[in-house]
Amino acid sequence: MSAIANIVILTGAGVSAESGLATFRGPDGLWEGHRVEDVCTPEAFARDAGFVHRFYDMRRAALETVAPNAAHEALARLDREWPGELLIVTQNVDDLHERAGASRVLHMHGELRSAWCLDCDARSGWTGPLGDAPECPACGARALRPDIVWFGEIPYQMERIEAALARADLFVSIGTSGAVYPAAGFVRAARAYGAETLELNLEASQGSFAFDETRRGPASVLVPEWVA
Ligand code: BV8
Repeated sequence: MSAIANIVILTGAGVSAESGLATFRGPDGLWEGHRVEDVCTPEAFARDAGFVHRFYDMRRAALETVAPNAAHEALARLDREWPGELLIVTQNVDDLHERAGASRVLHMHGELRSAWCLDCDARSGWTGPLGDAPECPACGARALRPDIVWFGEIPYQMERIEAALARADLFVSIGTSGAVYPAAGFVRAARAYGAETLELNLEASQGSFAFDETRRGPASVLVPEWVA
């Protein structure tokens, strides 16, 4: 990676799969038994907040039982050592990149360990359940929702992501099916800006055709190999 100065890395559920967190569209997929529209939309939340809270409360609780894997550790090492610009844009809402020690992390779809108050708009760190309508730490209202970007909602920090893609010399996608936009379009934006593009994934994704190079295998093997 000698001529590379600036790197953008996109991660998806596949980077956390070997830590024991279910992916969305695999055989053990999170969507199994749940239609996407039944859970990850503002309409679903308006229709049955308790059901949506249970889905996220279960996933937030699961964070207590998992740990970063070798892929998270390798990315954190790269983040610590890389002298140029580097941004890990993650679609994941777990905190495993941070727990591995990465700091240049951007959660474009929000975070399980954050709660958003619909009364005062404050975001607060949160580790417990939200289903029992706890008080907002900032204003006391019982109006907290998961701080998660649902379908139809605008992902976080899109300008910052687009600026990073415009400066990237290398774009690496790890563990994502390329099923969800705008994340699935980042590879084409990076190419248009002249970046090299690399996909590390267990299997072909919906975007594999757009990458200069694709490597197949588990992230815990491919990512340390790539970072080395
Ligand atoms: C928006 C919440 C406007 C968080 C999620 C028609 C065409 C194009 C777009 C649309 C369309 N109709 C609607 C849209 C827009 C829509 C969309 O893309 N729909 C899709 C279904 C077509 N997108 C939106 O609504 C977004 N908002 O567009 O706003 C806008 C945009 C920009 C600027 C202004 C306005 C909002 C999208 C966010 C939705 N929220 N979830 C949560 O609950 O976790 S989506 C959900 O899917 C998760 O966020 C997840 O991160 C995301 C992507 O899934 P993946 O991470 O890729 O996981 P998946 O299971 O699919 O794949 C795992 C991969 O890993 C697999 O390839 C597998 O092979 C691999 N793998 C498995 N194990 C391993 C592995 N790889 C390596 N090692 C392993 N061990």
